[in-house]
Amino acid sequence: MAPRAFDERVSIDQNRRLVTSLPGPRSQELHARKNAAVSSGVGVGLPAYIEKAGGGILVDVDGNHLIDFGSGIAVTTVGNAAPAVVANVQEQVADLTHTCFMVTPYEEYVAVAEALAELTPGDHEKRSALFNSGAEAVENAIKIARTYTGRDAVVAFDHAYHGRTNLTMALTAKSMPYKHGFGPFSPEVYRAPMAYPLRWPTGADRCGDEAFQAFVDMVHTQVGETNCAAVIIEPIQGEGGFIVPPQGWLSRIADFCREHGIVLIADEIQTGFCRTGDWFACDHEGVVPDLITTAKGIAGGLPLAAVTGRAEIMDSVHSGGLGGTYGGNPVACAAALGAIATMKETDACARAKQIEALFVPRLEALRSKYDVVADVRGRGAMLAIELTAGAGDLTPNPKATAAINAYCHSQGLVTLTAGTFGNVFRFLPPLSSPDHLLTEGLDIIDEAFASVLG
Ligand code: PLZ
Repeated sequence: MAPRAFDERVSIDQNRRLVTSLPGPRSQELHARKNAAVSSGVGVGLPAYIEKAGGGILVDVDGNHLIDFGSGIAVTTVGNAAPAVVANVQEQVADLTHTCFMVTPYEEYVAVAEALAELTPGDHEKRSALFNSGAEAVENAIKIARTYTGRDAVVAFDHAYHGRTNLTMALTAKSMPYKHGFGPFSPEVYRAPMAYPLRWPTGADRCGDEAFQAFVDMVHTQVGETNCAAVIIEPIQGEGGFIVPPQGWLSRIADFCREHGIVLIADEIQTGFCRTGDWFACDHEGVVPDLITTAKGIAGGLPLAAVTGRAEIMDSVHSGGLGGTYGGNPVACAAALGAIATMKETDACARAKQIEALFVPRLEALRSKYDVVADVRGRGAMLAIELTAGAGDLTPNPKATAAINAYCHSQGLVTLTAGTFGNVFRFLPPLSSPDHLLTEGLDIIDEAFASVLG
């Protein structure tokens, strides 16, 4: 059967339309209420308050139709309010909202675990446990690795992002805004250099080999291989700036872990579920992690996360050792089954590759035209450009990045930035976005560059 087109059955007009300046008057009213009622610790990128969304469009309370290049940070991969997600959720919520799987179980949780066993890398026997958020999945993956190995230490990488809870803050690299003032952090977390081709001191060509050797030396001298429970890695780093390590680096890390009985955890919370043009970013390199954490795209916008991995590791935990009141909530599981069915029916991986083919020439054209564009990188529908001072000077340029981002927002294009230095402009459109909106968004980015950089 030919893959079904993504945008059928989306009722929202798929055209950008601005009827006010942004944010409009209704959004401004709501934002005043937000400032009076919501902690200022919860920041907002573009204070246009959204009331409905679908395809590639977000509709705000003033009636503006905005183009979505963020998918709520890589969540609405199958589109916002995707028809199969809505149908499954509506049916499920009318039947059963909650029992707590640990008290009296239900089928949807089991069905999601079966789907994860089928879709995640490797054909070994697998088990899953479901949670509410990405950070919670990461915490549990570390708990499981520690129980299985009887070891304490965990190695994470420079530029990593794994969450905002205490253990995951320790794993996350960047201080401001994620960690600043929130310590002390969980112990026995060690950090290795990331294979970051653009910024590797001796150049991109030597990055893979030298970064691997630096990792090996760090584990040997600072941790000790036999003390190391887990290495956790985003196969393409997300919040850290869509950093793509050189081909082969990840599989060498995997081999090292296998040799020393260290659990390799792939954090695919941002890269997973067709975002990069494969079901999981590890697939691209043929790497099979021992454990994989997933969230975001898994459930089309409902909160669900998972740890999936080798049966012997997942089953090493004592009964009752994993859980939580809401983990694997039946409504979130029904949403996941709808999202996964949509990804299969639409051949979402192929769609992500089409988006890459549409974006990359346009981003490369920006690199040719503006010397502040030092890098174009990413895979599938997870793409970014890194902005620097220009003319071979790699000093990060967060100022131009913020100005270009703000210009896009003013024109009704919802874009995101990223990066340890705040100088990465990233693109995560929903795969359901029609091509004409993607092209229009790229046109706005061209205008933004012209306006900010002349
Ligand atoms: N691991 C790789 O990308 C979440 C964070 C946004 P949660 N990334 C978006 C923000 O500023 O809070 C993420 C991720 C990777 C873990 C997480 C954490 O997932 O669902 O946000 O807890």
